[in-house]
Amino acid sequence: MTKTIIEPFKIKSVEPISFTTRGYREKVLKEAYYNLFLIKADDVLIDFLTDSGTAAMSSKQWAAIMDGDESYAGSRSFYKFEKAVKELTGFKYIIPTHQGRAAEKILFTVVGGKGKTIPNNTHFDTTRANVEFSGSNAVDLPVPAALKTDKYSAFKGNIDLDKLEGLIKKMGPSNIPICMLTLTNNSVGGQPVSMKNIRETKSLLRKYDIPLFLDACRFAENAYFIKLREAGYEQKSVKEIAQEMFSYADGCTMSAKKDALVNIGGFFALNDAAIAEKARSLLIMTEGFPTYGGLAGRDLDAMAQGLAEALDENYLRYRVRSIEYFGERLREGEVPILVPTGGHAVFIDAKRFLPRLKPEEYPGQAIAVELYLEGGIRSVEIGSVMFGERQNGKFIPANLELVRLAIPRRVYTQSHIDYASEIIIGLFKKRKKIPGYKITYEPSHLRHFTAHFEPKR
Ligand code: P70
Repeated sequence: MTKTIIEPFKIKSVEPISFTTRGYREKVLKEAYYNLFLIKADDVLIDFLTDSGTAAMSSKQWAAIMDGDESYAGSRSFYKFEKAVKELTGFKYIIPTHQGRAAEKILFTVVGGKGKTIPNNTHFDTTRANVEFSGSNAVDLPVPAALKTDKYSAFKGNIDLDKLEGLIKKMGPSNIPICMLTLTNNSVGGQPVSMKNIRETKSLLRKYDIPLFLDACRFAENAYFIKLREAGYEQKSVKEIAQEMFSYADGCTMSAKKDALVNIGGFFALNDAAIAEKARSLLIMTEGFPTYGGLAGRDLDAMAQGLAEALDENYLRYRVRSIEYFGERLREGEVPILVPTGGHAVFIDAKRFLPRLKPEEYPGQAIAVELYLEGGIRSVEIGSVMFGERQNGKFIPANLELVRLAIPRRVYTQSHIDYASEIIIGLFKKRKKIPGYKITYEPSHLRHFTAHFEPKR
């Protein structure tokens, strides 16, 4: 195979991006209270805010959209979608939802509630919010390697099995309705979970009769990392690896906006008939009839096609390599990033980038704001803004202070990445001038989406 890995597609349709001046961006930032969620996408040059719902669909997906069946009940698109999800996951009951958090809301409304504890390798933001909103306690159990951003480790996404068993014994198995594994583990850098860890989590949970659910939104990237890094999987197809991953679980929630390569969609899939029955009743109340679940028929068709494309190994090779390439450029400029690079994003380590700022001065937010100011690049803070807390007036920081540059699937080219690298390296050279931030307004849940900030000058 050649050394250069190329995009496994050619481009049929293009969308212009907006060039702005530094002075204009300064004004934009001020008007948005230095919260990048509050700026207009038209004022962004390169958007690395998220890899969620931002993929470029293929010509086959657009063709599937035209072929969608918009019948309210029993739509042909639903059966196509159900078949694709069943074949991949092996689960019995397949319930479409408009996105991942709708599946989470339904799951935790059924299994959550006061006095319960939900363990996870690491809950992502909406999952944690849905667990807590149900009255349950969300506990993150990452392996210690996950917190060492400068040290390479193959499966930093793993759950700590000793801590999991400790937690089960402490809380009592009857208070732990399910355990979750997030594949890949987004909050610690899009890091994969090994097959061994999934298998061992299942055998531990089996002892205590606790079901395992996967948060599967980046299942294909996770499976590809297993193929690259785990002994015994080199010769297996990514599809077989993904099927094995799902075989250890009792169900999953899925945001199809990631690895299913669509702009909207998700599902909840499981084997337990009683939970499925309750979930469908909740679905009808808020999402829609169980054969469309808050989506148009065409969206189900696009998901079925996207699930197949996500498992294409030419695509995954390009996907993982393009993120690794971005990481290599930044490391050449000595920018501290989390290593190894993950499946969907490059994460800047804000603690090492701005060691003079305290977590309560939000170093990740400070870098994200400057990247927009310097180069029109939108990223997102994954640190104490997103996961920090105040308990009895005391500031509790997040484990890691990261700035995530999430790469939309099949959207940007290598020169977009080269441009972003140049801006980030330039900013790193000027890092002494970057101010810290304070929060001037915050809502009660998921504050990062709408909080207001002010620079501390
Ligand atoms: C992201 C988005 C969504 C997500 C996830 C995991 C592991 C569930 C969901 C919810 C959210 C986001 C964050 C910052 C900026 C923009 C968007 N993750 N589980 O980018 O799925 O969005 O479909 O409800 O990562 O990581 P859904």
